[in-house]
Amino acid sequence: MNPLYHQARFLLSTLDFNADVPDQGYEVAFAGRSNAGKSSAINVLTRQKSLARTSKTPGRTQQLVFFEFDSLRRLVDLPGYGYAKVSQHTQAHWRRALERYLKQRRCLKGVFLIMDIRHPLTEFDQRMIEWCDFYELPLHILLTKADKLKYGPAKNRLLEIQKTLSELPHPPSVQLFSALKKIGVEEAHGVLDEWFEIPA
Ligand SMILES: Nc1nc2c(ncn2[C@@H]2O[C@H](COP(=O)(O)OP(=O)(O)OP(=O)(O)O)[C@@H](O)[C@H]2O)c(=O)[nH]1
Ligand SMILES: [Mg+2]
Repeated sequence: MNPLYHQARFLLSTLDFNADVPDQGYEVAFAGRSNAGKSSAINVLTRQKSLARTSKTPGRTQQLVFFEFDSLRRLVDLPGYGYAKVSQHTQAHWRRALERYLKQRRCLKGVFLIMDIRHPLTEFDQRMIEWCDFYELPLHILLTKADKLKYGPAKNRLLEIQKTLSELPHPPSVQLFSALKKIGVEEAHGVLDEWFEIPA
């Protein structure tokens, strides 16, 4: 792991996608359904136990939370979509704001989509995948909570999903991940190294 990842620190959290974070340098966004494990993945990838707040209760992250590695490189923990207790109206507002962010943010180098391996490709996930595909925004999928399945079934699930996605014009990359068992951490760092243009 490049030591840069461990240097991550909280920058700011905001409800406004047009935040006061200049659109410069390199940004990678973590998206996914509420409770999928986005914040946990961020903590493991930065090797910091409680950088991003995690919770057993869905809907923990309700703002865009920016973390920075250095003055040029940032991660953004996006609010989980599909959180039932948030009104339809608010959800629709978030969806539009999210799309605006994804479309306009020039420093955005790619999206990590976090999907619970037991509940992949929800309607929201599919929308995000199609969206990134359409705008040719690099997408990397973490099938997280892989520890919940035995290795064989997890691998089969990975292959199935890869096959489904291979029909897209720009198929995203997909991998197994577990924040609990630290599965797939190196592979995920490989993608981040590339997107952040971190010298080997
Ligand atoms: N077994 C297992 N549990 C996990 C893993 N990753 C996250 N969890 C658990 O899943 C729950 C949700 O994790 P979070 O990281 O808070 O999920 P989130 O996607 O950030 O959720 P929101 O902020 O609500 O959108 C917590 O109870 C975590 O401990 C994993 O790899 N394996
Ligand atoms: Mg969260």
